Amino acid sequence: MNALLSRLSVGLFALTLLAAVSQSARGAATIVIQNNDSANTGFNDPTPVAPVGGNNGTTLGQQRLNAFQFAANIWGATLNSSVTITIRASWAPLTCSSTTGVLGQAGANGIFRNFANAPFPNVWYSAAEANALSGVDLNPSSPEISAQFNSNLGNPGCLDSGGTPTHFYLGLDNVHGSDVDLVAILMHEFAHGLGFQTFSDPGSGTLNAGFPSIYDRFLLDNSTGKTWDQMTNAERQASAISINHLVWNGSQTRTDVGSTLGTARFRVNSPGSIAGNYTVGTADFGARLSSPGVTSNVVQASPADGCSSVSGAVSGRVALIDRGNCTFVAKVKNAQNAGALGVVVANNVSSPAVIQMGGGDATITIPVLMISLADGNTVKSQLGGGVSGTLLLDVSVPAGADAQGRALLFAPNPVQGGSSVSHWDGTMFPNQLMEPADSGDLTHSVTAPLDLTASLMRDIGWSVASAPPTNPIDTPDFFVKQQYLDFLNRTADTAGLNFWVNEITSCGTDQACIDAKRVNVSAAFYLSIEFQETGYLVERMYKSAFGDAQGTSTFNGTHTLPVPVVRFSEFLADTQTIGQGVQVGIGNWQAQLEANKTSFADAFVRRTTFTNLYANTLTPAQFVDALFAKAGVTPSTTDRNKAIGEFAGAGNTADFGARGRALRDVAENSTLATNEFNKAFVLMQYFGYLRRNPNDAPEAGLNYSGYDFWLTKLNQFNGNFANADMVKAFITSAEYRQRFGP
Ligand SMILES: [Ca+2]
Ligand SMILES: [Ca+2]
Ligand SMILES: [Zn+2]
Repeated sequence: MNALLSRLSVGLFALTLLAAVSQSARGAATIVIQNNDSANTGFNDPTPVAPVGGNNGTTLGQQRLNAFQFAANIWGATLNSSVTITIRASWAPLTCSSTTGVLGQAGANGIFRNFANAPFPNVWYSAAEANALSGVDLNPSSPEISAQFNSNLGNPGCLDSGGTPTHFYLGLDNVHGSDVDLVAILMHEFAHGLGFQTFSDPGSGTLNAGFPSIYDRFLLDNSTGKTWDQMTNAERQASAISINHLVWNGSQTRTDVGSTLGTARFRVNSPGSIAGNYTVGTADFGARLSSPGVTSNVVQASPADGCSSVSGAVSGRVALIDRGNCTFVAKVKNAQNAGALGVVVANNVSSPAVIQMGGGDATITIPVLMISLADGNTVKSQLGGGVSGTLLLDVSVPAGADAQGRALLFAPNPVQGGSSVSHWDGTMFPNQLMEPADSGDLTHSVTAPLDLTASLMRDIGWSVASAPPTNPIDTPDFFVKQQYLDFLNRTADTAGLNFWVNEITSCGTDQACIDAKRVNVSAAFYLSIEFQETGYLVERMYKSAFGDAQGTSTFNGTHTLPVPVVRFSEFLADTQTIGQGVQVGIGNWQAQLEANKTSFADAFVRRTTFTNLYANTLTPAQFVDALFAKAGVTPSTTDRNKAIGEFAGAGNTADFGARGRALRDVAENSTLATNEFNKAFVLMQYFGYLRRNPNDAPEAGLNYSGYDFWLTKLNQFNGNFANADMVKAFITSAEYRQRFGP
């Protein structure tokens, strides 16, 4: 799909209907949406809809308006203006075919020069910026921005080359899957209206009424050294189609290019014979690539296509998976479930060498890249001796910038009216909000190090609010959803999501209240019946079967200590199995859970790790006593007899079904559940929030000192996690926050 983000419109639509102004944003600038649709259409469409992604409007029209206001508020929190910015907005059937379509169009509604406090004489500014700079509304009867969006999306014939029509996703949380994220499109269009556009004509090179735009002062042809305001019409006309030579000469953007843009790399570190950077294709889903990136040994997934459950050999490693037979999302999810830190997909055809991998799944939190068929074979040939690889964003080579680190502008030949010059070049990576075509991986940030749009706004003279929030984990909706994913392995149900979000938002602007509620909300997921009956039971099954492992700690002097034996990758896979289809309070969840527990225990006792430890020749009493000993529990006579009784008087323990039931009896023993509670609580801080074992990198010393510290503290506070500051420490840690943003 090649969905063009916009056609620019500078100037005036015919004046139409009486406008209703929606609730305004509170922030550095106030931006209001003026509903310019007629009855029963666009924002007034009465079609009932279900809440989606934090958008609680009950009609299609209301949800559209909510998304508009949400996007407007992001800009409102970013730019400073004492003058309210009004966006006159409507929906209309814009151009759309099976393969390409215009999602929306917007632009400044009116331009001004030589106003009070204008930074430069005889230079055009957008109405919104001119008002902000002068401190007054220079045309009180007119909105500052006009915007129109395509009501054709979702209809047959419109962006439906994949078989089903593309829809706008109206949620506010960016979890848009294969649909188009309306909020991102709106943020893009509003940016044009705020000043991310030239008012000159790229086709003819002529200035607007003979005067350059503030934007033109930063359009530099790097082959001639001239900016657009210094050029003749013919020079501007040539510059507009001078691909790779039309660059942005603003200092703020140039600074921020260094932290924002980079090149996606799969880098082989060793062996030396195949070391180096490999050409890659990137993905629309998964973790954003980072610097210095994810480094580990590369392991071929089993099965090689990753299309079914992937074996645990990839745990803590980079999984190499062959393209083909199932979706990219399915492969990566299977590898993630097996504990992989990243995925490299080896192409299964030689041409094109690599592609952009489509798909969407918000539960995928590891990075993924594609390498060519030939490179895949090169890597595979060396796996026997060990291959170390890194998936990274190489910020030393900014993609979409010239050799001097200046951002490239979109300058195709021939010129594309309404698109050329007023966008970044599409080669930028990571993908940027102001590229000409929509990308599925856009964030809701407009600031560096995620996005360069606000950097350009600062260059053209906007006052930009200091440090707007850029980490999505700070928003209640995203935060709560992440708790579901991390602790319950499922997406949030609407009732639960609303309940927990309300817990936090009921604090209003009281930050101390918000901080405390976030701790309590998150801890509630560990304490929930759903987790206690799934994840915590898995931990106790391992304990009952295998006892404790030994860990090293340097807290209060170097020593060893018993630590939970279950590892993160095992826990992840097993918890998903035991929780499959279980949502407390929904349907016949107790029966589903009971069936899951029975089949899980039955499968658990058939694993060779278990049968190697417990011979069939053991008597039921020997078997049960061994399990209780591993669990560290002295059972009551009743509890012991119940577990032994599962074998119905048999002389040995060859009956797997009875073994599974007896293991459950031990694992569900209430004394064990009490004894193990704090240990599992601390363990889950590492598993749930940091997605790693307590002794994995970046843990200093690669040992259990941190685990030891928190367990000691939690015990001192008798399990009161709030007083021990434990959950708070984890959810405010840099390691946790960096999973989601800067
Ligand atoms: Ca106005
Ligand atoms: Ca791009
Ligand atoms: Zn655009």
